[in-house]
Amino acid sequence: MTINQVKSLESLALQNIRHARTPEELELLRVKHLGRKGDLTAVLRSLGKLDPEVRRHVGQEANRAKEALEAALDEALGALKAAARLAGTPAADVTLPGRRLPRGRLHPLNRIMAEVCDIFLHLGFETVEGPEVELDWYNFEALNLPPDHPARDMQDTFYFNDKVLLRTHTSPMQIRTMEVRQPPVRIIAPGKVYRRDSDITHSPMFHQVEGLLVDKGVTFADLKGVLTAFVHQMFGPELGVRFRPSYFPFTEPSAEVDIECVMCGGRGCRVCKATGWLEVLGSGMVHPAVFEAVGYDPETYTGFAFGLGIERIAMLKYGVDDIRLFFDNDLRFLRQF
Ligand code: 2U9
Repeated sequence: MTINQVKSLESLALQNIRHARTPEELELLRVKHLGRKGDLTAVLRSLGKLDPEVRRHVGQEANRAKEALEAALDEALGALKAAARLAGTPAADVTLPGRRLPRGRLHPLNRIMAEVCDIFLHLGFETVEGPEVELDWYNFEALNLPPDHPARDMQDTFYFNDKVLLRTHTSPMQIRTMEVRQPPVRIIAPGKVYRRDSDITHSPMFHQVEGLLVDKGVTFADLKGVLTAFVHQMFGPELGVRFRPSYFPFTEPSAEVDIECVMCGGRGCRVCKATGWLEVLGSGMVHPAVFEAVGYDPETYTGFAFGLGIERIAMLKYGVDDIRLFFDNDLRFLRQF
């Protein structure tokens, strides 16, 4: 056995390996060349019969050839397996148009909420937020609603116990803010509120934005100026606005703000109940008793407050006649906004 014979045996085996088309063929070749009765194995076994000097060279060569064949067999097997995997995968059609990603949008109530807050932020108010589970003190007592006031009725308010309830308005946040700050105060309080009420215009959970401005020398004219600016930005600059006397326990005097009916332009229709006007805001000068409750001196400071219901504004603006549509989450409804 010579080095050249080992080399030609190796190159023949490598050629066979390259031509193999299946893992089974490769296994047959492994047996043929490297198995117990394989030809290269036979060479390695017969080394003992050689001259020591020759044996060393031929031995080295035969071992190297054995390693080369093992590596070639492993590589060929890996390649055949990878090809089989690829063959099982359909080719990608790169000309297909891409999948359209569904685009989300704001819920109509969140949109109105953002619009309202944005207008007041530009008028110089800052936002305060706080708990929906409240104490009786913040929700009623401090707002000049004494224990026997009808608004506290179990029929209107969700109570947990004597002292703890779901807030019925966001006004507790104005009290909490005044407790820890001195005037000037210019804040809006947006958020969820809860009342035991449910029909086509009332939902047990709804959204409010309330506002409060307190400083020295604040008058009803400031209230009219700020709320008129708001209404004109929200509904249109040409729209008629009127302030109509009203009553709230926490403001005195109080006024409700009406706009010309956006449905009929003030001529009178079903939506404005033939009055030509729509109520959009409640407001008033902060009651001195409220200032007393938070430790502000009512002789030094005056202020105005207002409140609006987001659902009501959204219904008027979009012509929606049933409040429950906002909470059904029916995409056919929501997609229209
Ligand atoms: C403090 C003092 C006064 C907030 C006010 C209204 C009038 C009002 C309603 C509008 C529709 C509630 O969502 S609604 O049902 N709100 O009419 N809210 S004055 O007055 C305050 C608030 C906090 C400390």
